[in-house]
Amino acid sequence: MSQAPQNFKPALLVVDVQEDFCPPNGSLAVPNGRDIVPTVNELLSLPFAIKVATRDWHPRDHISFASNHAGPENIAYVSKTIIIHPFDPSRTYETLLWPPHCIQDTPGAQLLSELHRNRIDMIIDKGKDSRLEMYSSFTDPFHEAPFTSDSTSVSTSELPRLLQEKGITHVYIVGLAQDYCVRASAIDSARFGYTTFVVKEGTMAVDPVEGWKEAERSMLEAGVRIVGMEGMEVAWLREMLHT
Ligand code: VGL
Ligand code: ZN
Repeated sequence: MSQAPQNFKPALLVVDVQEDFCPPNGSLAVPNGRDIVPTVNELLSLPFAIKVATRDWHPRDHISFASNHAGPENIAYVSKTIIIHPFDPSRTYETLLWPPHCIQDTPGAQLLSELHRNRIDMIIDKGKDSRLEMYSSFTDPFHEAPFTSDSTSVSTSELPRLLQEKGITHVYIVGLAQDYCVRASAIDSARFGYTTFVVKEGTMAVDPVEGWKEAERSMLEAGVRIVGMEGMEVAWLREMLHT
């Protein structure tokens, strides 16, 4: 058994495990999304220094909803829209449109009831600015280096500061969806300087074949490590329970 690294202060990040991302009723259900819950609950039982859950938390007029755009180019999962930086219109990016999902305070935006919520220390809501798409739990895509907890962007969540204040060294990530919010959060976590592990049994993709592969490729390229529940990275936490 390998020992946890010296100076090991791990955080667990549970990304967007919400009704709208899960069968049977979710408006943007990720195939088999609910099946990650046992893994997520097992991780929630381990002694992470902090356990944070995020929620996609959109206003009704959110730019990513296909229904908020004129036809014919407003087809969910197919059409794209251009997002414009609110203070610098020269900066833009293209993003995919979705069915309306995770509207603030609706049943679809709730965390799954079978998640062990009493073990979650903090919930962070993101995607609250109707003008921006924000897949990452850290910051919106307009963010530029340096990646520090107080560098500016249009929309940064409380997460960078929280992890810094707690002295976190390693971030373990699970949740939905592997090819969107998990991927963006993991890449940002690595950019912010954390050793970052995505636990593969704890995530599912919107597109389980090509989307999953491309997300793994881009995360690995960013220095994220893909680990399993039987690997040493999770064993470090199990051992902490017994010492
Ligand atoms: C997500 C699509 C739209 C996610 C959020 O949580 O992965 N995907 N909004
Ligand atoms: Zn969303």
